Amino acid sequence: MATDILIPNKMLASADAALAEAFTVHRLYEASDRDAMLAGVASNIGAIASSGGADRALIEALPNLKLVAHFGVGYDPVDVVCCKERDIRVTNTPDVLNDAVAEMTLGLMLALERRIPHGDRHVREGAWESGGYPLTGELTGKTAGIMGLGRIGKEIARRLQVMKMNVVYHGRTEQKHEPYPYYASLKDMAAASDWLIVVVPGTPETTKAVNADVLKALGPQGALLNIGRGSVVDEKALITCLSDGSLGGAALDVFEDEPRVPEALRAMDNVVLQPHQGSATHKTRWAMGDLVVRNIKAHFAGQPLITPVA
Ligand code: A2R
Repeated sequence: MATDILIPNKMLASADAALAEAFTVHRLYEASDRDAMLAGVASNIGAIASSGGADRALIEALPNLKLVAHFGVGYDPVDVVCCKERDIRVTNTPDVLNDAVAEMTLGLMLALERRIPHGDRHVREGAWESGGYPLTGELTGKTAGIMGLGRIGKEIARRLQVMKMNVVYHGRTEQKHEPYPYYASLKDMAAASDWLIVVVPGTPETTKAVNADVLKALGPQGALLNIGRGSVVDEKALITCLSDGSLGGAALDVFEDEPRVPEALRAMDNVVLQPHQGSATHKTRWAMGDLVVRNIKAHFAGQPLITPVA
């Protein structure tokens, strides 16, 4: 059995160190000649520790690969179709990041609704001495529509209730045991919401699901929050709706072509932006890395994987 680990992209230091202690690791991103390095070690690689994903070309270059352990809950950067064809297992890092992502969601909502970054700039730039900052909106009493009441979505919902917001949700299936009203139609939910919170995985089905129709239904007083995947929102339509006033605002942690963010979005005042920081806390990233390592160790010990992707 091939027991070496391939690390295609730089991995969190704690996970990298734990893997290097237990296995022979090959860090592809350090190679000056990537193809030559791969060719030299390919047959020894039994698992990939992935942070940037694993595409078909990489997977096919590794004849004895049996596991891709991905650092992240969203495993869309891993070619799971190719893995399935080759009977390669895939793991992700669910649950350990729920709180951090929910926390960032609340932070972004507060930041946009109360214009916190704008107020901060107002003070720093010395503008306060010439006049106070204008009045802002308030989250209390508003309705938040959650697209994707999954592990993270439920943690967001709990926090929004504490914020005295009304919570409704949309997904492919109604979760009858949940206390929140369900909308089978995303557009109908957007029309009934002040905030649309996107926290679904990036799949062919969700690609650009939040389109111009949905954004217009959310309306001039409405705001979009995307903490899931950039691919879910039609970014061009978003920019148009924000520019012409058919959508009130947006708080975005994820984008279509990260780390490139359209200049139009960067220039808008009714937008708050983050560089994909949802899970990016010391505590959570450590836990995600630990889960990657534990999945790989379980695999090589012949034990059940801890968090296999279905
Ligand atoms: O559709 P359902 O009832 O299976 O609900 C899932 C929902 N979902 C969708 N909703 C509408 N249209 C779709 N095509 C669709 N596909 C999935 O997204 C479920 O409520 C939610 C995903 O929940 P979990 O699988 O528990 O994922 P988790 O851990 O909350 O993470 C969500 C995503 C990640 O995949 C990353 O892309 C991102 O947030 O960090």
